[in-house]
Amino acid sequence: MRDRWIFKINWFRERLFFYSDYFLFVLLLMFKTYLLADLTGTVFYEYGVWGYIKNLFAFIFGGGSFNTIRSGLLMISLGYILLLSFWTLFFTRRKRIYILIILNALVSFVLFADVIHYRYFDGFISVALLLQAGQVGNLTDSIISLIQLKDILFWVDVFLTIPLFIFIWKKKWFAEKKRAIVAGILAFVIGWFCVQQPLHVFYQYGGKKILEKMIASESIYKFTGIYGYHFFDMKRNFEDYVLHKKRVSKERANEIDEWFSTNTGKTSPETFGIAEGKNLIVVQLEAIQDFVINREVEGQEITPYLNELIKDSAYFPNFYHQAAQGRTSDADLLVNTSLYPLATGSAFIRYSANEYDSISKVLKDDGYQATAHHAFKGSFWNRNSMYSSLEYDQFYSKEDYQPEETIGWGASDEDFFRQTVDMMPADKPFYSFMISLTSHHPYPMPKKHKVLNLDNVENELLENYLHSVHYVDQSIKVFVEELKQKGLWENSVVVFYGDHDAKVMEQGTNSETFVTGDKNEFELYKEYDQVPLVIHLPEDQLAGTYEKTGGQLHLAPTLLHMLGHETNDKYFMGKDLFLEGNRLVALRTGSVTNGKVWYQQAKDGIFSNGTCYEFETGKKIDIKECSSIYEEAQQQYRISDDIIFGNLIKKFK
Ligand code: GP9
Ligand code: MN
Repeated sequence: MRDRWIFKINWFRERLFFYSDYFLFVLLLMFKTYLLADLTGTVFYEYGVWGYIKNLFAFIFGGGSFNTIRSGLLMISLGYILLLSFWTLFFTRRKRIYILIILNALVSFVLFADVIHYRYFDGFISVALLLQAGQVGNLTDSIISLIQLKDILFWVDVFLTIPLFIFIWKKKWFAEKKRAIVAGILAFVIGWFCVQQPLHVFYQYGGKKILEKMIASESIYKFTGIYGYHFFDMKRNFEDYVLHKKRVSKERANEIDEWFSTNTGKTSPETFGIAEGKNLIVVQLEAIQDFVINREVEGQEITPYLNELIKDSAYFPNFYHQAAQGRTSDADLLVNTSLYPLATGSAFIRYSANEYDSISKVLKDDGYQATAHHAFKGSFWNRNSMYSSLEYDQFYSKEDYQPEETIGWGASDEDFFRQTVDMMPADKPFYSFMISLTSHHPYPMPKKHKVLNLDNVENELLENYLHSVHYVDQSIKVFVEELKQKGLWENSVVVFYGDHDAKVMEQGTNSETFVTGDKNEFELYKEYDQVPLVIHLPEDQLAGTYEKTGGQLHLAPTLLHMLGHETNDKYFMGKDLFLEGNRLVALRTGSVTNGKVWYQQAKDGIFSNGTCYEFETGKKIDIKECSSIYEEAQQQYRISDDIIFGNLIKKFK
């Protein structure tokens, strides 16, 4: 009996010793995973180690819910560490130790780099960022200033293992030939389970969409842990840059080049150079749709200020957003580079390392200062990287604003507008691209800003939206007054437009009837994607309402032409809005209009299942009447996609 126990204990002791290096490796990385969370103040940190261990049990035994997905983080991190290292067990012990030492150093380096990057950019390192390392500029000084004493914990063990490395090298008794095949398989199986189980719960709650969009590193990290984030980031980039890498043939590239020279660049003689040398201020308004303009609710105007402003401006009521999954970032791409957004994901995230033509680049060549402004995390939508590709002189983000009031996601629009005016240079022409934030879904507003009486709206989301829009309208008033006070209003072209729909029209509810009234089916479709476009020029030039159709794609050439810049050598797909006639507006959903007919895409995406309307009357007409604009839209998407997938602008130059 006693012998049996001794035998058992010895059996365990031997194994514990035999695998001690592997256990130590796993423990060290788990510790560093926690260290990363601690140093960045991110998700693990909220619960503390014990909280996580408790939650882990709750997760395994109690099943998952959206709120407990995070509890699976410990599990998923352990799982990834096992998957990362199980194969080392297939080697003899000596070799395994060498490999583990190197693996530990590599992972430690990545985690350390993540922490440093997070301190500067509010996000973790991505492959996209490494691809454009050259463009980020020299950050050595800032990197050094970002290192903290605690970071040494990532390295202590790595340094300690160096003597161990040498020690093992010299000791004969370590040269065991034994391999740990069974343990290796076991580590793989456990690792696989620990990763799959939380992922499964994550997918049940819409995780696939979150992964597809990859809006910000943190939004992935929150669910998959740091290793999961790096895995999905690498997978996405591997797919884009290797697996599905689009090789655009020479002939195709020439064909595209040819398309640009025959189709775009034409200037409107009436407006070309009308604002030469003036500043350009473009304000992208979060979720502002056109139906609020000139609209009253219970006798109160929703946007009293904009309603006045449009009388002195060029106002386009038949203007559409063309954003897709990349939402705000898509609108930004459309306006600044005059290319279509991608059908899936966001070009800001997937192709930020590309070369683009843009408003900022053209104006910078002319001696303008170009800056981007958005009082939210600079890493969101990968703006830090994309804006360096667009060569803005500076991107002012969250840290650069000191809001007196925060609403919803961050600084109130009023603070944002005021403080941005203070950032505008007085001595040099400039381009300021600004993105507002307050009116972001689901539009929460503090009581004191709910000034409209909306008793009869009877839809909470819509009520909040209207309060929010009204607040933004009043903030725009403050903004314009500030510009006037600084003498900038008369020296600048100031543009306002909505970035995308507000998602407040719930089909079949009174929110839909509120928006559309007794409008017919066709008008309803239009309303979904209509956003206002207001262009104010010095001395109220060109003031009036322009009923022609247009979309965000057309803004870059329109604005640059006004400032006296030809764009025929640029790869802008849009056309000047002031040229005669309507512009083709292709929504990335597949619907398209030329102002004469409107093709409404069917849910299944099959052309013949869609509906064709006459634009004037809204009457349904034969689908054939829409086939040519449908084809044209498809052709344009293909050109734009080829440009982005193949980084063609770089090749053309
Ligand atoms: C955040 C803001 C919102 O930076 O631009 O983005 P959205 O959710 O509207 O795409
Ligand atoms: Mn938005």
